[in-house]
Amino acid sequence: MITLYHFPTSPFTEKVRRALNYKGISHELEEVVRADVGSGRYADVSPTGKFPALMDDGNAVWDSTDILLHLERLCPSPALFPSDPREAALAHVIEDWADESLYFYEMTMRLSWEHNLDEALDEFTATLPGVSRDDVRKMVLQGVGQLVAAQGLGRKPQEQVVSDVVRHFRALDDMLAGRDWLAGDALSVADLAVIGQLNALLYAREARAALEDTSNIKTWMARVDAVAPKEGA
Ligand SMILES: N[C@@H](CCC(=O)N[C@@H](CS)C(=O)NCC(=O)O)C(=O)O
Repeated sequence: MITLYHFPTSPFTEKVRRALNYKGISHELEEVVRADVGSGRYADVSPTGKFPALMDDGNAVWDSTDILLHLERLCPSPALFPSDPREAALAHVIEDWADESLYFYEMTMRLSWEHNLDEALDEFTATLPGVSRDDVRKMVLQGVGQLVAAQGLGRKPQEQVVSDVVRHFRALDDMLAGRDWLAGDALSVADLAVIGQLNALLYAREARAALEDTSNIKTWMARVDAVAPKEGA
């Protein structure tokens, strides 16, 4: 039996859940209690303390990229990796762009800009029972604020961050022109990684406005949703 340990608000959770649903792999979901991570409760599932992590018959796999590779070995069809080596390499690079670059845009804009955080706050408050909405707000602003400041994006003027995102969306839109998927001729890890980060980013009103200036992204999102839904059947 497979159990996915996760934070429901995480874009990496969305990536993995879509992969499980695409492949039709039955699994259980176990929401991680944020307050218990530091106590070592989940150390055997995720030694890094980051989630999602997966337990498959006693074997722990953590990091969404490794989880998707594990699922591919377990259930090769439908494939998550293009068979053509160049397209597989492209899928790898796009996945990493989503996980390591777009992620910090969603963290910055959704969680460290007060006017956007309010829209995401109910979901975060639900994951911290016993903590008031106001305290969650302060914790997220402070914690994520420090993280994105250390990473660098949090120190950029907001207008510059928004123009970065406009550029990223334009690049994504151009990658999708005349094609159904980001790499290869079927859905791949690239599509799953990008849609997870995009949905988190779209909590930010500036990202929603940027999306309106694109031509191909919304139809691609609907295409991904149709074959690899976030929620299980
Ligand atoms: N590279 C990891 C990133 C996972 C990650 O950063 N997860 C966040 C939630 S979105 C987390 O667990 N944060 C808790 C922490 O950093 O302590 C992956 O792809 O799974």
